[in-house]
Amino acid sequence: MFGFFRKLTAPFTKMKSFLGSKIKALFSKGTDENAFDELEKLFYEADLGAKTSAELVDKVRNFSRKEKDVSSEAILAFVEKELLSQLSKPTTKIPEAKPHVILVVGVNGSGKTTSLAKLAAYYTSIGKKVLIAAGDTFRAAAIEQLETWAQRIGVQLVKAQPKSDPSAVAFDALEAAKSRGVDIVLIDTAGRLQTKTDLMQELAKIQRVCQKQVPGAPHETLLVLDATIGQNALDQAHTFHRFTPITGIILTKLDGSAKGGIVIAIQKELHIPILWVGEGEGFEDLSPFHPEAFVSALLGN
Ligand SMILES: Nc1nc2c(ncn2[C@@H]2O[C@H](COP(=O)(O)OP(=O)(O)OP(=O)(O)O)[C@@H](O)[C@H]2O)c(=O)[nH]1
Ligand SMILES: [Mg+2]
Repeated sequence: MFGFFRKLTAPFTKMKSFLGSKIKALFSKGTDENAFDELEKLFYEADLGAKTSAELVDKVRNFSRKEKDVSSEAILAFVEKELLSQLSKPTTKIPEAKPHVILVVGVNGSGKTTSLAKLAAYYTSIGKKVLIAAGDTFRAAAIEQLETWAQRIGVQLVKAQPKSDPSAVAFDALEAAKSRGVDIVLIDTAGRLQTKTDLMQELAKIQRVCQKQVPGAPHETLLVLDATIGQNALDQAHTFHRFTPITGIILTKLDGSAKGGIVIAIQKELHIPILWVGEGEGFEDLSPFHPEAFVSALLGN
């Protein structure tokens, strides 16, 4: 598990963004209106979203007008400060409730099961007794995938027959957790489109069953969002939050073609904290969200 601790202190090492050098190049020959148009395009292309991009450009314009002959370095420093001011530092506390129940939700293929396995590895590495629940009963392969992870990480698994009621799996998992003195329960769920109302209601039912078994559970409902889908992630977060109040976000695939700016848009528009980021397929590829490291990576420093 050594690799895991290394990653915990060095997130965003795989993000490939060159926003900073592009901004510097843009303003190296002065600050005419063209440059500001281009800047808005750069922000937009980095996935900051239309609204945030426009607001940020206004701020940069005002800043550059206050001073004569503002340098491109000064503009970049200003952008960095502004981006940071949009992000709050998450508090990933060590859970107090026992069992502490975490429900993992999201659309198909966003990285739920992988992220759940990463969290199971993390909590195991800090000495917690972890149990995972195969709440994705939709496909037999999903249960097998979780079984493989459970064996690799060395955690307990509660599962049921394919096609059985996911709420029943959650019920059994919490029952087992209570009797076995488990610290952390992680519940996997099937991927679902946020537009499918019946499937969204199924999530609400799982939440209710958890609550009945363990008062206050699920203590966390984490929405897994694929960073490579850009602004679509915002729509998903809005709808999931309406059906099953989301307490935090896991943003995955920041090692791929994701541009990263979606992080800013999510925090600014949804006020749901981004708690964890996934940067790869291995169980050590998870880091707590760290605003300074993120902005630095986004600017390509
Ligand atoms: N590069 C990269 N790939 C990831 C990351 N997280 C997950 N994946 C990959 O994305 C694919 C889908 O991951 P899963 O964890 O199975 O996603 P899921 O949301 O559980 O999918 P369903 O259960 O089918 O809805 C797998 O190939 C994972 O290895 C990540 O942070 N980076
Ligand atoms: Mg899955």
